[in-house]
Amino acid sequence: MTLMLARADYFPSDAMPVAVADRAPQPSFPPHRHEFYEIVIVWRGNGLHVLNDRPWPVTCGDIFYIKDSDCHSYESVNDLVLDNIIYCPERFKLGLDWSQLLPMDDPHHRAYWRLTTRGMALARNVIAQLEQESCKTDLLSLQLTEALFLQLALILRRYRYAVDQAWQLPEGEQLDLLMAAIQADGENPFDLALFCQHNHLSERALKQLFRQQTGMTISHYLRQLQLCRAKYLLRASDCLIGQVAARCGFDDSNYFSVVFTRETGMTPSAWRQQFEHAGRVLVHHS
Ligand code: RM4
Ligand code: NI
Repeated sequence: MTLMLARADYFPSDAMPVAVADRAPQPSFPPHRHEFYEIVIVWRGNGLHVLNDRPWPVTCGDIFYIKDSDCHSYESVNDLVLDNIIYCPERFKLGLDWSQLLPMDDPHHRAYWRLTTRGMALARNVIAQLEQESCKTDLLSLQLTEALFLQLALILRRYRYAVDQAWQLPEGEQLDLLMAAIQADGENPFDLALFCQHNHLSERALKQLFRQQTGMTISHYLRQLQLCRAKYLLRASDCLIGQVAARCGFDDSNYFSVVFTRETGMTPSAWRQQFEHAGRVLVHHS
């Protein structure tokens, strides 16, 4: 049985539609579902977010829209700081078409986005107000909470971008540009020098900025991404180990096995075997 988080434990009253659960830090947290929806905004640090059996390495600027039917957990956290904006759609009173802004019951909604630096600054501001207002229980506070939540949902909608659609990015968002480029093509090794040359950026400054904002080096992050991709393919596909290695950007499958074993403490096939009895989950190639 997966853990189920109850509304009564997280909202101040039965009428309150939104609450802020700040996690500074977010510790490791076992797989769970909720009697509510959740928007996760990552401010700092890094960790592994497993959403419906799919691992995502997370760091600052990542946002996730979690539905009540979703199951997720946090592992290998390292100074991970995030806010959970939790909400119950049936409690909304404004009568808006929220489905333009939030996943609601769309089964194909995209759960993972990134927020630009500007978007993060604006969101931070609204969340601070939301946090105060959503603790109170009088009628005006309920209404103001919903209005602030609407404002937040609009800001996220405007400033979020999908990592595979970098052209959506406003100019000058260097870290965002880098993240998008890194994640756009998981199969080819990422060439930082080339990226910097194309975008007229200083490699040294970018490395420093990345480290400052995420608490890890670019190569550490690249390795994490490769390993997440490998774990996902091992679990969800029937690819041979050599194919998995190639699809994660390793030329040499022996070297892939060495790295995988060093980082996870298990060989790729042992890792795969753990899930053998559970059957394969559905693969969506992305
Ligand atoms: C936990 C964790 C969960 C969230 C609850 C409210 O610490 O962040 O994902 O559902 O808080
Ligand atoms: Ni949760």
